[in-house]
Amino acid sequence: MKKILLALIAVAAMGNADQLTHLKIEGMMCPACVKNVKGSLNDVAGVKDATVYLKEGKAQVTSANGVKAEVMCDAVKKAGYGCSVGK
Ligand SMILES: [Cu+2]
Repeated sequence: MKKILLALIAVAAMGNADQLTHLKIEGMMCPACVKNVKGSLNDVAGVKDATVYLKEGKAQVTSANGVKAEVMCDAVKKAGYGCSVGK
């Protein structure tokens, strides 16, 4: 519930425009890893969708405008994977 509320506040504060963020993910070995990374990205307030590419080791995140890539990366790192901002 708290998470949903935070997400709503984040979205309201940042307007309607979506932004696309590219992240480099390290340490994914199998589809379960993809699921973990995807889940952790989706838990970030303001994130609407995340597409994770196992072989390429990257993620594309659609979020409300203004969600920081660093915050997304922190969530990925918390899940146990390496993350850096960029393609
Ligand atoms: Cu795995």
